[in-house]
Amino acid sequence: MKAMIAALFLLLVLGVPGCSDGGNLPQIEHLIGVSQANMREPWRLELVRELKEEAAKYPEIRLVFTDATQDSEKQLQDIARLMAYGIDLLIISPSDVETLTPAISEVYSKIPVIVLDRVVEGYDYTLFIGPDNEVIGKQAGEAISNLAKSADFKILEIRGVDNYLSSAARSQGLMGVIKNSKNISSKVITVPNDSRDAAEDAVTALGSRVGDYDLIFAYNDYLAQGAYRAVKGIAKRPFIIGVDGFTGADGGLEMIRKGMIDETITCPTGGREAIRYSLDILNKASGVPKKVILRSYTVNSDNLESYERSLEKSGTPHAGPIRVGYAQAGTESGFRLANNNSIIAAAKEFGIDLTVIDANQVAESQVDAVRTFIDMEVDVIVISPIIEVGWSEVLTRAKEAGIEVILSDRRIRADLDDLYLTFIGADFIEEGRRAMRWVAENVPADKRTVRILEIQGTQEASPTIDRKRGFELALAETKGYEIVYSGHGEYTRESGRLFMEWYLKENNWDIDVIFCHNDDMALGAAEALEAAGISPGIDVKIVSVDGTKEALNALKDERLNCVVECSPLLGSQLMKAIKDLMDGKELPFRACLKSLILRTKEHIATNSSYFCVIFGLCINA
Ligand code: GYE
Repeated sequence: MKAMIAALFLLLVLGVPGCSDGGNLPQIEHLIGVSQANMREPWRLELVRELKEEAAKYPEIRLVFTDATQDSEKQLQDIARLMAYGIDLLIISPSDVETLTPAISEVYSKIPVIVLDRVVEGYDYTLFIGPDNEVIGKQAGEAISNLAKSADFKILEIRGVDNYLSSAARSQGLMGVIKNSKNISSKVITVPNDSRDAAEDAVTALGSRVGDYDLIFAYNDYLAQGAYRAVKGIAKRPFIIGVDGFTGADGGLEMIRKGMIDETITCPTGGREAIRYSLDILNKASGVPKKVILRSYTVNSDNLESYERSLEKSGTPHAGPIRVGYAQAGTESGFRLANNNSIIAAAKEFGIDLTVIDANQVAESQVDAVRTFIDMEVDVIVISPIIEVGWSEVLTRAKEAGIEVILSDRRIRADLDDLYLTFIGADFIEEGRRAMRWVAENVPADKRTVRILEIQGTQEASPTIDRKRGFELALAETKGYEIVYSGHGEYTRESGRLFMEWYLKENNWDIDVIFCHNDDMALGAAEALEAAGISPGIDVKIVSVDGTKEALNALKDERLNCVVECSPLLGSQLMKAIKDLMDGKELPFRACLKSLILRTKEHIATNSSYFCVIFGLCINA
């Protein structure tokens, strides 16, 4: 009976396959289920519109939508029903991450799953696509700081109750920027279910006190519209900033044009990307990332037109060979050798004309390499920045030359975000966090404080900065662990050995754990310990990052105790991104990496690298 109902439902949704005008209905190859948290918020309605608009370009797929009406129990039933229809892939925007994670894991064991908007716990899904809400808050904070010239600048924040996770992240980003500005104060009001009318009522209820506020920051444009309605009669109304920046009559862009709000921070839904990646996944294309997070832009009346033009820019596919210049960091480690080889092999696989200049770990040489590629007028420049600083001048030149820049593996300083198009790399903070979590789980601190020695990588390199940060964040969650000394190597085996020799010479030995930012330094340090009669892995536990073959062998020999994986195999993601870009596709933005803890004996993952693809779309707004 159920199968009959399902079949009837499908006939209603899909139309009778093969029967139509002249029977030329395209054969449906893929049925994609879309489980929506709700269909009432503007952001979700925009997501549905984008999904449908993009899917319409591919007659071989059909979408089936369900609406959980923000009820997680109903969403569980929706998932079960979609599975009963025999969908080939699930796209889900979870209403409640905690409730939905086990069900999503279950589906993921059977078919591919794309999670939208809110990432679930763990990594049991094929691909995550969503905004970076903390960055959205940070951008709002930067816009506010630029405006806050008076000695006593008052902000009114309007938050919806429903999207507490994204609101909390946005608030964190906002506070991260304004918390040290003594002249800025903020009051928060929350309104039920993100409704415009509730926002209007809440601001109206402030009466004349609303005139005390210099700026209203609403956590989405719909709430901003409600605030506008409440203040539009005031002689000098507060400046209004919203979030989402959708097109269309009721969208934030139109509200800016009409002077109803003054700025919006765009928050793309990922609908288009979800359909494109669905096809890649179902067609088993290589280079599909593990996660994709969407970049956001601050739009106001000054850059509204250029932003809208960039949205309309229908990419014209690049004619002729794709010429890429790759400014390689060096050959300092096992990771780097594998990384370089992965990029070169993928360029061949994708038919891309790659020119490599090896900077040999010298930052100035890497900047010179980029200058050379600009003079060569390549189509795309790829850089694995040795360090985060020193890039402003040369990347500005590349931008002026109209050459897209993609960062591979490592980042540059966040304030230069608009000087590159895409960053493909790993979540080094997560790697540092996982290293410390392993220490907390495996090196007990019940009898006395566990003394940790940290051997960092190259100073000012993004993996160094972030791995340290992640390790310390996890350390702060525990008791009884202390980093008693932290110094730098250069990600090379020799620098690890020399550091360890120096430390042994200058200090009494009382270390319980060594945290090395990469395997090569860990293996070098192990050699120095053995030369001093100390058994690495036995007398002192060693945790490192990367997962090179030699490190895995050291795990088996118990000379290392734990390795956090950071796979170097970026090549196919990088070349796919370049191919997509040259095919005129809009590159989605950002994702976070999966890193695995590799241990000897229990499990050495044979090929468990998942990749982090961080895409940034530079709009010349
Ligand atoms: O951990 C190290 C290499 O940038 C993630 O650089 C990479 C790091 C990696 O030298 O081995």
